[in-house]
Amino acid sequence: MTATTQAPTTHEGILSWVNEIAEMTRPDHIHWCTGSDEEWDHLTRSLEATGTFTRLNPAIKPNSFYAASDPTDVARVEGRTFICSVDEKDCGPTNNWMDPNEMKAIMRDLYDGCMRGRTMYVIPFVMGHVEAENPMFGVEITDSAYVTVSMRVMARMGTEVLRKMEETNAKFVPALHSVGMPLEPGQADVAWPCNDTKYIVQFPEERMIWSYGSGYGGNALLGKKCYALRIASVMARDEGWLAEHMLILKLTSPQNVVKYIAAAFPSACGKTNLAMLAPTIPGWKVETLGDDIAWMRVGEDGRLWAVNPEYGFFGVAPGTNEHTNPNAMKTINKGNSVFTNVALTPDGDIWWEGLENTPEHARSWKGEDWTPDSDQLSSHPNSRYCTPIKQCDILAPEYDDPRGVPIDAILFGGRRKTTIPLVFEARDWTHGTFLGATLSSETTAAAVGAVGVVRRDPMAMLPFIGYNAGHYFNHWITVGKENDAAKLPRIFYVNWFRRDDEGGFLWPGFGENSRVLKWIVERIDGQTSAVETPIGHVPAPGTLDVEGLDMAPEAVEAALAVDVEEWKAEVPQIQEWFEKFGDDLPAVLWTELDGLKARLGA
Ligand code: GTP
Ligand code: SPV
Ligand code: MN
Repeated sequence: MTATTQAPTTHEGILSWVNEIAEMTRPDHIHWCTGSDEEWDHLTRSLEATGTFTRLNPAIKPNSFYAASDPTDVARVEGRTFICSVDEKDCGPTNNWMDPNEMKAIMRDLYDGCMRGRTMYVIPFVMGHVEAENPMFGVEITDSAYVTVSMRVMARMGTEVLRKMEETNAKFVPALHSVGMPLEPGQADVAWPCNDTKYIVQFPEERMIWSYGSGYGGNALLGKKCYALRIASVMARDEGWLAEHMLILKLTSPQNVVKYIAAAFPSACGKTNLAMLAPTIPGWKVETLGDDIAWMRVGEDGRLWAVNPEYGFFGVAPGTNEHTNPNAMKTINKGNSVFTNVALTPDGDIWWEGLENTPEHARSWKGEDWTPDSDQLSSHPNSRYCTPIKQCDILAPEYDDPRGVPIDAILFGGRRKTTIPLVFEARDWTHGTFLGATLSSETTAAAVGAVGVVRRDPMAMLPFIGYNAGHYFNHWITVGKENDAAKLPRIFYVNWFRRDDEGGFLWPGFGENSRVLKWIVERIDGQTSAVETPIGHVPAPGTLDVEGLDMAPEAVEAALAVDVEEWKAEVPQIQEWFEKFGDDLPAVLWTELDGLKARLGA
């Protein structure tokens, strides 16, 4: 029998699930997580002992840690991610599918004894507020202390959550994770245990998650993408709400008019940076509510209310600096953070490409000596900081309101060198759904595979829709149909990544994106004008505030241009994309494409 560190719970469902998993995986110990500071100290010290963590210099980054992963375990593994719906049709053409029973048989073999020699951590957590009308509970079982520590940053977890689950005998999403590396008696552990065989599996009908073989964020912190997007998107479909890969920000104008904006950009395409934007235009203020995930419901007032279910930021490190994201820098400099796959400097601090004060020497994420002359990167392009949201100076107070905030505008955006203008507005909700459904972006290092390849990434949710994407588009259309369009958010499309002929970015981005936000809110309030083009409404000449911006008027024009020839080339790609979905694609999206074609003369 395995030993438990403390009396377990009175919640029968949790108890029996934990026992069942312990019997299958056979850990040496079971640790029920409390979420206390003592527990954090104990776990981080044991991670130092196994060589997973290096404690950073407390005078620079208190209570913070450096970790380097196995070089093969650095990003989400989309090819190993499965939606095991009972019926293959419910998984749709964009996800990997396997029969749930077949998958369970394969994974039970892998899980059999997989926690031998290790401690099994039981993490009761809630995505969103514990005081929400329907708190969204989960329990993650993991054999990784790294995952446990990271979950403490990223989700509300521990004893308080467990007590609440007991009081209400709450349902929860069971989320099982193993690094897949049992230890034989006497076998020494490695700094980053993982397995070449990886499975990230969602069982949508059972609302259950099984993950095996990886310690990396989105593969292993199961409250995040697996629950709050893949499983939650299925719940949202069934219950009439939206679970989206979106940041949430609060924008206050110089006249003190407040707007709430949600924005969906694919992984590593600028959500965290926009969420914490430091406006360059005088008098405007941005406060953050979330940088990755938004759960949105239509309220009794007919408006779309959004909450961020997370409790921390799991942000892309490279490129983050005092200029691009001063608010993220302040947040991580307060400490209590974990840095993975960045470089470690001799003074016990971290560094990455794009950060100020380039060190003369550092230990690279691969453990090698690194100098500025090195032909290798010091940090993996998908290296990450994991830091508590409460440390963010510009966190909006509404973050703690379980009701969330009413969204005024939804932005879709991607990383496109050509074609897509800096900003344009959808004609209406259905057209906005069309823009979301056809969103395209160049792939990034956030997922294993080629980088820089243009692909469709609908609503920035391609890797995260837990069901048939055709049905997901229909769900978006339905939300528009069943509600008062005038009260729903207006929909915009942005592209910070358009290039000039020399390959440089046309638009300076980052803090200057406040100029685009300004145009968007003026548009919502009917204070500015747009010109109608075949693709939607772009800013009328002179309406985008470029005062004080060091940019030639022709460059601004180029950033905003709608090139009919480029768009004509886009049409067959959209057509091919839509054909994937057969009858599952809502007919109105074909109508939207026909309208676009007609307007382009294509
Ligand atoms: P995930 O956490 O993977 O979902 O990514 P994210 O969408 O939060 O992306 P993030 O804000 O971390 O940005 C990813 C990369 O894009 C970083 O290297 C940024 O420096 C870069 N980036 C963000 N905003 C801009 C921008 O406005 N212009 C340019 N050129 N680059 C940007
Ligand atoms: C993303 O890839 O969209 C992320 C990082 O936000 S992860 O949590 O690993 O999915
Ligand atoms: Mn993300």
